[in-house]
Amino acid sequence: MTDNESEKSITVTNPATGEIAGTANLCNADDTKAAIEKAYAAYLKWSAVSSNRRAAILFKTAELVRRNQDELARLLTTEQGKILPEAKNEVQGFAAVYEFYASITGTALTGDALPKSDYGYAFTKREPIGVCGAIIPWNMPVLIMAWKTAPAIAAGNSIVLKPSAKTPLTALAIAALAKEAGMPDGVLEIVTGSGEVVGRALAQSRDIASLSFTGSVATGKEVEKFSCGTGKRLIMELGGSDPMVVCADADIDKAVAGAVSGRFYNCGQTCTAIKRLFVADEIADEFTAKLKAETEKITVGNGILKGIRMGPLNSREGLAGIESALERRGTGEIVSGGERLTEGAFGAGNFFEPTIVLNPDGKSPLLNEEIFGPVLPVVSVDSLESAIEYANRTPFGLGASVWTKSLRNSYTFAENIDAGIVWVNRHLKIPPEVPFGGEKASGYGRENGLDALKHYTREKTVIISP
Ligand code: TXE
Repeated sequence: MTDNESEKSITVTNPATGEIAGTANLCNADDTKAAIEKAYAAYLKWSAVSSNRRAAILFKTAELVRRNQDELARLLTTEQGKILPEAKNEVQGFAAVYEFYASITGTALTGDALPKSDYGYAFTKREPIGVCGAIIPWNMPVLIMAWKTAPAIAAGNSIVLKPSAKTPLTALAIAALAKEAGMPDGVLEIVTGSGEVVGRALAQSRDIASLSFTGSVATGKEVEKFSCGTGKRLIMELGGSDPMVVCADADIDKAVAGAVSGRFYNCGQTCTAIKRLFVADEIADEFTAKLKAETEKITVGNGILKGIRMGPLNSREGLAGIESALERRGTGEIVSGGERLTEGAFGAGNFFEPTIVLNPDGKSPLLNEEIFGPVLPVVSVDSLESAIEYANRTPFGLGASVWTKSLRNSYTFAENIDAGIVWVNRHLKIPPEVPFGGEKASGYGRENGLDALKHYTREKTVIISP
């Protein structure tokens, strides 16, 4: 990706081959302002459209996305690197989110009829808030686009979305399908460009009522700073360092399968990926041996090819970050992987072996930073309580999972872990109907579910004197 101010376009690189995957416009601050103005004009009309009609267009968008899922998935694999089945899964996830909001928008945005007061009768109603903004990253560009755009549009707002300059192509293709589905011009505006220019212009705009951001903690802080004083409401999804805790009574095979998919899905570049694993002493040897065996079965390669289970990292910088974290790991022992793949066709891409590191010390970056790649640190612990105490020693609080057959363990974990979402005997999957978001450094606000729909509305109280 190049986004030099003197250039007119962004060049997107295929992370598996180093070849050009496509190009997109390099928009500037004036383009962003024009998109916001266009979105405002669209909002004035869209907010007056009945919820039935809005739902029909969202359903139609989902239908077209499903109909074109093969091409969209190929485009996603080409620009992002994830394997084709994961890309298809993500495209289907987009459609599911649109269908969910289409199905609830007509009935979920209700108000209250209040008891008669001294001043008359009162009721509350929910209204759209105006032009919304979204800044999204490159790791799950299709699903995160749905999380931010579907509830905003369903509630009667328009939205200006800035995709990552590393993955703008699927966002543009999906916006074209939305238009084909009947979405009026300006309701879903895509502005491609750099974060420093387009992202900053969105954050600084006083004409945007809400800005939802997903990305790194450092960029999130910048966005907060730029948004300060503009009066917009914010949703911040700033990543995580999710713990997985395996108790002595867990189904070991199921937990191993969960750890492999939870860490190596999307080459480890998922905000809710398992980034630290804590396993009970009693089963640590058996669990680790099985985990190593399953990890070593993962075939790495170009995700467009059949039979590949893990693609490349999205960027060279991401690859360098993984290598640096492993070099600085301290006392941990690498028992699987640990190397970049460079031979033959691998050399042109950003490939890294799925890696397991046993018992890094508590100060290791592997346990304290968000490691955005296929590296899983495994630490053995003497009790659930010490696992929870260890797991909570991080600034993040996004997701967490416990693997056990005991209701007491499940409850103890759910009660005491710092996380916005807790799974028991699974990890990673988030259906559209459940609220999703983090605590502590992982951010605030909720996406998905009714919470997101409500975020994109304001409550108005009406008092009628007889
Ligand atoms: O994220 P950025 P990047 C983490 C992960 C990853 C690192 C960097 O650790 O390695 O972040 O990824 C836009 N004002 N996560 O570089 O920079 C940018 O163009 C406004 C975790 O992609 O945070 C992009 O659209 N916007 C996370 C978006 O912000 C700005 C997922 C995110 O970019 C901006 C992704 C600015 N000054 C990365 N600068 C997760 N865990 O979900 C950039 N942007």
